[in-house]
Amino acid sequence: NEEPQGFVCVPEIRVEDDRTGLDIETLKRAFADNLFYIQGKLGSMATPNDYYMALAYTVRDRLLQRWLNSAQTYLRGDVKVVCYLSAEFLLGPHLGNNLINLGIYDRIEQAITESGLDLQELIAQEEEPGLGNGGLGRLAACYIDSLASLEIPAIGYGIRYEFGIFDQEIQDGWQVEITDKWLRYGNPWEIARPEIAVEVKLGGYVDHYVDDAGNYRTHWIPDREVHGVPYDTPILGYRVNTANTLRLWKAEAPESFDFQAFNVGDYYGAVDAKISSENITKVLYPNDEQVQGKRLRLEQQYFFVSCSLQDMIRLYLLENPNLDNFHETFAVQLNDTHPSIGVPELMRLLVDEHHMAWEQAWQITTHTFAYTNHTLLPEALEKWSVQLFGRVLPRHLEIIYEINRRFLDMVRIRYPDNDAKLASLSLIDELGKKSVRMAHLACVGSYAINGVAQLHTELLKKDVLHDFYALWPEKFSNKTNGVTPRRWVVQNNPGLSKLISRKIGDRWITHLDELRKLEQFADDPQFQAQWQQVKQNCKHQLTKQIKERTGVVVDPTSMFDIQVKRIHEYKRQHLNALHIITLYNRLKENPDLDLQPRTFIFGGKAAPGYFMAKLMIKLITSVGEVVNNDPDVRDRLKVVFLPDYNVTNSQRVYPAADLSEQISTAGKEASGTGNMKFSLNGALTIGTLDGANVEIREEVGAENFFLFGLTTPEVKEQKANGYNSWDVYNANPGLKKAIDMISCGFFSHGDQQLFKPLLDSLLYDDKYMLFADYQDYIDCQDRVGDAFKHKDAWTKMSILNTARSGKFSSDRAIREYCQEIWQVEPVPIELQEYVQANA
Ligand code: Z2T
Repeated sequence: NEEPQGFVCVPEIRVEDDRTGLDIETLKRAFADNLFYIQGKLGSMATPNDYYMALAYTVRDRLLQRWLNSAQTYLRGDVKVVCYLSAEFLLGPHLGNNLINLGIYDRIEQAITESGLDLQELIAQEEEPGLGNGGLGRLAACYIDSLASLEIPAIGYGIRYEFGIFDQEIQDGWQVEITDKWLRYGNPWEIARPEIAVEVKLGGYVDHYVDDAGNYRTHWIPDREVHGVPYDTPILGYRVNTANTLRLWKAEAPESFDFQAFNVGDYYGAVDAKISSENITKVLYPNDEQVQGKRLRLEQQYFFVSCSLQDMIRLYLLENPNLDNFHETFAVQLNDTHPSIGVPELMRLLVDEHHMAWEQAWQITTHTFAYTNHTLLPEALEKWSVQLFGRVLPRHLEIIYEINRRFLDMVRIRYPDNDAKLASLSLIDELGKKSVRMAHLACVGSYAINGVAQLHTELLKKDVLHDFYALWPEKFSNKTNGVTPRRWVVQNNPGLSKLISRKIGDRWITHLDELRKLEQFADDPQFQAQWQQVKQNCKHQLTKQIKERTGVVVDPTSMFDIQVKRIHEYKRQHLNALHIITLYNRLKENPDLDLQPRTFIFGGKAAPGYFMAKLMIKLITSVGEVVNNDPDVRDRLKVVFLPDYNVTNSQRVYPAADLSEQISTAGKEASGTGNMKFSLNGALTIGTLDGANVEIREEVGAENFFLFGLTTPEVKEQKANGYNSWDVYNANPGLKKAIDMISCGFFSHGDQQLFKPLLDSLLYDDKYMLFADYQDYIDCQDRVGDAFKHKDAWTKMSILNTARSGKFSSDRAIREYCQEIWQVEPVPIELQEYVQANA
């Protein structure tokens, strides 16, 4: 019953009906119909969530024709498909985005209003799928949006975590984690496809034998098997008929296992095994850029990668007699090393299961995968102890050893008698606890390797992956990150979008370079006034939200100085806090000082096990408590920590920013993408020469960017010359005062122990050079404060930031991947006329 039967009565829709029709009356009827027949509610009983669900199904119905036509078209033999493998997809809510991409936002708004409801309120009901930690997961979400918008055949493959990134509450100034029950009320955007579930093996041992025909064969006898069930979500492009698939895998216990145990009477044991299998996709690991080396995490990675590769092979064999040209149909992108187990897994599938010769399988594998690196932080580079690895994936360990043997044979020819080279390139780290280096595996198994900003790629070539660069320079390239203008401008900042489109038309939404046409209006007083008005409205809206969510009253005419991102020492939120304390001290010394009023807004989650990051949150909230309540400050400074920063809560943030804080230690932030969202929304950046800041400054012009801090080589040099933060502290009275206040308990009700770990790390190590950059940061902030007083000059800079940020569209990034890595072309999707978008 699992085979498609070719049932003749497929709904070939020939007339506009309640599931496709787009006129207002049809939409209203469809909405009411879904409320009654899907939610099972009358209007008098319905909750806001019921209304949201009814609307979501109404919209989903209107996607299905595009979705199925896209899927069908990609099955054709001559289409090359991008498979984006990522352990994280930080999608954010679907409804608003789908309305915009379908081009039916306005008429749905009218239909909902005429039904006596408020569209904004219904949109706000959606629980966002927070299936990612931060930049890496959000990048994957922007990229699948751009792939669809550019009509590129693509499948996103990942994990359907039952619990995504935790919800954050702030209690007594500390972060508290709450589990994210995003599936609680059901998910109208996904369709389960149990009929194409796959089997994944784990653990056990490997048998080697010679078969009857004399071939060496391998038999993996696992001690556990898990079912992978795909859940598909349509990803619609902007005003095109392409709707790609995001296929997320859920782990389930295979029924056979239950029955086995049940038959011998061990009912509880059977249920236990079921629970343990289903654990695999239970929860997202909440660590960004810090690996934990946990067995369950390795199982998650292997599980989704094996499911995905088996799925590709299944699709391929529907159209092809064998796997010889697999790499000509699929380009598989590894989003960091999390899916790099795909390299030995594809080898295993080809060699062990499809009986292909090793050499041919290796050819196919190394023409299939490409690898994106997202970090230079050593603690974020994945390594698995050989012991653990062998227990979970015994066959893959053998395959990795064989890949390594052949690889090192090649290295020996290139570098004769050079044991140091062998040791540094080997897939196995033999120093300390023997472990598998996943970045090395990804490099050896891929035909392309890229970094995510120019500086980052240069540092990869020079440091982290230097030996691989020397071996294969042609594999390396840069692909500077980008963000989707549909969500980050059109959806989140409708006021700005309308103003821009009135001036230059709306082609910028898909060709973001056209924002350059705004340059000519940068000095136009009337346009400046409109620009200021839009910004002011956005600041009003954020002010309202801050009041609702934190109780803090802020002044919407003050400068909104914003730092939102994961909390991490290298991102230096505590440097920002030191600036606040410095301004506070100036006001205390001179209460009548003419100081530019500022609202400091922070948002971001700390990894639950990262004590120092949690203490940074406590520091920010503690400083806020003092500053916000000191009458001498006279409301000229306000500090806000917005709890639970996520895609939904970020919506009001970027449009309202005057100043974007991008203050990581040079050489530590691979790219950053928040920096791009801010600049696109007309905020100015105060930033170091790190990650994509370098390119943002290049694009918008040095005169429209507030630069401070050591450069990457200067950081290195200072460290080599025995940088000592204690000396800086003693030599800088402003810094010393700020640190001493924290240390003597000024912000902690006299508690001198509370922030000691944070201060000790700064005074005795200062790994991220906070003190080295302190004075330059303060001086630069003073220039920012002065500049903000000149409204027209500031507005001009703001306009130029937007006008010159077109490069940072994810469409540009995806075009580069398509042309330079994947070798794929757009494939437009045909659709009957009456189901086309009426833009
Ligand atoms: C992450 O968000 C990033 C890198 C990681 O390295 C892990 C996570 Cl969860 C393993 C970020 C980078 O920090 C950021 O600079 C970059 O813009 C983003 O990935 C997307 O490339």
